[in-house]
Amino acid sequence: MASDTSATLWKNLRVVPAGWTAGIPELQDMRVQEGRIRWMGSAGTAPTGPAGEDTRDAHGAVVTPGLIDCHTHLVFGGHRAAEFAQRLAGASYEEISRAGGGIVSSVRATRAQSEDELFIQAVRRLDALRAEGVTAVEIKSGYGLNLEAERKMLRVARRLGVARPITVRTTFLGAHALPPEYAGRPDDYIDQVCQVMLPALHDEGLVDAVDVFCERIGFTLAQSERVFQAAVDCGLPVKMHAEQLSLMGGAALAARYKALSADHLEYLDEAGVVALRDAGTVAVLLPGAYYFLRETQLPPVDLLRRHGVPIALATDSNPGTSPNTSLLMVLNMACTLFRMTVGEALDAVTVHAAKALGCPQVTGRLQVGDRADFVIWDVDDPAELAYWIGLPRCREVVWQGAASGAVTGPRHS
Ligand code: DI6
Ligand code: FE
Repeated sequence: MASDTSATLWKNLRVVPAGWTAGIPELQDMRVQEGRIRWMGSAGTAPTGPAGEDTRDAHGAVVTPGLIDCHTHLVFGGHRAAEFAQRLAGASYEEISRAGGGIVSSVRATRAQSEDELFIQAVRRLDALRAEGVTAVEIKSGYGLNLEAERKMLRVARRLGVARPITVRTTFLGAHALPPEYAGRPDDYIDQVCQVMLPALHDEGLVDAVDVFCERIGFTLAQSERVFQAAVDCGLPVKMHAEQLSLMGGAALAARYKALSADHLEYLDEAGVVALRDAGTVAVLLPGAYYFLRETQLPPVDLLRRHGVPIALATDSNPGTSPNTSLLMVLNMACTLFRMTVGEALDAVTVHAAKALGCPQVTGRLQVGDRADFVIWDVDDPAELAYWIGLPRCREVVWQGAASGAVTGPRHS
């Protein structure tokens, strides 16, 4: 969808600012032209606009920046409901993974499907996110684990951003798991990731950032660093799945490489928190995975807060640990499970998520000059966004100034 080139004056919006803590925002008007916010101020005080300007009245609805889901694995084949049942019967995620299930079972399914088949499944998940106000999303590869299949995933991710009014940023996660054909030879696989896959996919314009799963069941610190070095050689920013199941020191490594974000972080210690702060790296917390794995180790929210590390939240939407396409549900989980405040949770899916996304066009704020990505909500109090579970609350989603119309539920292609 092209951005709207005509001007629109949006009237009577209760715009929730970054850093909001409580209360009902004042009524404001906002002029949008060519996809950007040109003017904002108290309701009824806008200077005269260009001839032919459109007017839209939000009648005092709560408005937030478009939500940003800065960590997803939205493209994959099949599902893992059978593994969910195994875990309910007592098997752990790590046991299933070591027995050849887990990520590798999604790799088999993803390799077996065509680009079109993967697209059809992923677009449903993307539409579910959009129906709850998501206007920018990060999508990782990592269920292909060879050049062709990783390329296929990233091409699907790029196609999603063309097919729908949403900003898509792609992340190459070739180092997500060891593919079966490299069993016992992880360093050879990392060679392949660094010397063949990443440079080729980067040349094809398919990669915006590079991620690594640094974990006992993933890759070591030394292997992770080699991937980061290859990313630096391509001029790409990095991020890391760090300290999810154990404390490996990944967050400190990510900080040394000025990572956009370090993600999961349940086992992060204070030294890691300080390293993130000093590097300006965003801590991305993923309560959907915490919940779905019935994890009991809480991420160090209070330490992150005390050291002033920006906290983002994301769905981690994936078939193994977070089959979740509701960012609003993640807000609720962050408040109930992680004891975040509603204000912290809202910043975590807007302004802080924007920083983790690393796309200069996406600020997660609504100020003059920003891109007009915003959501009009059917709520009276911003706190309702984290409070209701399952009630549709999204009245309208605007991306680059253009309304996508009323979004009432997932729409199919
Ligand atoms: N951590 C996760 O939570 C996902 N990937 C990762 O590195 C899980 C991926 C999966 O189980 O399919
Ligand atoms: Fe993940």
